[in-house]
Amino acid sequence: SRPFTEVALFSVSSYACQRRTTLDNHNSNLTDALSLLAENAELSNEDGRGVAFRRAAALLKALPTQVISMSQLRGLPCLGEHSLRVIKDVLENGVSSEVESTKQSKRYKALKILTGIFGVGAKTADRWIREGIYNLEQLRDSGQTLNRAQKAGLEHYDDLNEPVTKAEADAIGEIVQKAVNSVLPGSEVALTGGFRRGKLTGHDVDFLITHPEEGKEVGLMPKVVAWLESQKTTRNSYLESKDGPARPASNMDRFERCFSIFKLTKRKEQETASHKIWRAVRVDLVVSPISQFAFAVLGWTGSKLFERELRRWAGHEKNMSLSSHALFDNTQNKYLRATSEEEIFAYLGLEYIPPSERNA
Ligand code: TTP
Ligand code: MN
Ligand code: MN
Ligand code: MN
Repeated sequence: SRPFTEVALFSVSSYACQRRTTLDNHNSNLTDALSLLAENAELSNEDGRGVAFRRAAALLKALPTQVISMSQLRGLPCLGEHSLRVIKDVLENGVSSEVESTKQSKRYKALKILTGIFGVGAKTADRWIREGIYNLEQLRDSGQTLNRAQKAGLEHYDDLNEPVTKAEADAIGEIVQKAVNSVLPGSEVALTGGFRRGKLTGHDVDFLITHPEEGKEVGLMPKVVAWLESQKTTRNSYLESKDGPARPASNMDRFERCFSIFKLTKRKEQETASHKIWRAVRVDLVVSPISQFAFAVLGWTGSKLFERELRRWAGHEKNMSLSSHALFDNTQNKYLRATSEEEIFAYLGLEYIPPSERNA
């Protein structure tokens, strides 16, 4: 048996997709610090550093108790030198000096504000900062040309930076269901993203749409958007989207999609002093053919790190390529069909992890 130690040693798998990560996080003091540094790295186009901090944070989220001493972390995977330095700082001083100075930095503050605008990514924000634009007022005064999405993003800035509640997500779900069923009866709508993982709030609401008959879903997105646009004057409707409906390809997948803004009428008790009776909410709509639906649900449920780790596991450990469309076995040189997430985990040789435990 093991010699007595004051603090229990943890044993944790190295891939986040091998672990069960609930929303119950015993180390938020540490994971908040690492997540902020990850975010700062991502906003600065330092993806490698970003992933390293995300992996370290995810590992700490999976621990069953609070870490109080560095010795508990000995031998654990995913904790690089830099992350360990940050953790040590927080454990010893209550805060990380690097996190504090990042939070105070003019550049980080500006990146947060500017990328908080729908349709503005790290690249655009960086260009504006180099032109001396650090906040919304300076942006408005600068005469920068904004695209339609960015204009809407600026107009609804406060609404879109206010977390979406589960009740609001459910209300949006009803609108989407109605729209989809109006233009193509028999279609199915699935809630994905953070709300499927059991989160109580989110930055948007994510939906995946399909139809049980393969091929029927082709061209569905423009029809759904047209239907929603025709409802513009009603209580709940569609306001604007990024790059229009049916944007073809991104670096992530090739589904028909619409990253949009919805208008959601508030219930009486939610009305505020401003007498605004509705609010803008970010909604992501994606259409998948039924043959790819299981892969699409898995790919759009997240978390982002969980997805990244699944693909890394598939490639490095199984010689397979996983995407939101399919799973390809490079050894057998063939696609592996699946109609459920459980089957995909089984192909990958992983224990099934339900959505509520994918909060890595
Ligand atoms: P998000 O909606 O960005 O994240 P989330 O729902 O986990 O968190 P939040 O509550 O803040 O909204 O993304 C959801 C999933 O969609 C995520 O696992 C990654 C996936 N995704 C793609 O597959 N392709 C894409 O182009 C984008 C933007 C997301
Ligand atoms: Mn617990
Ligand atoms: Mn989401
Ligand atoms: Mn989303």
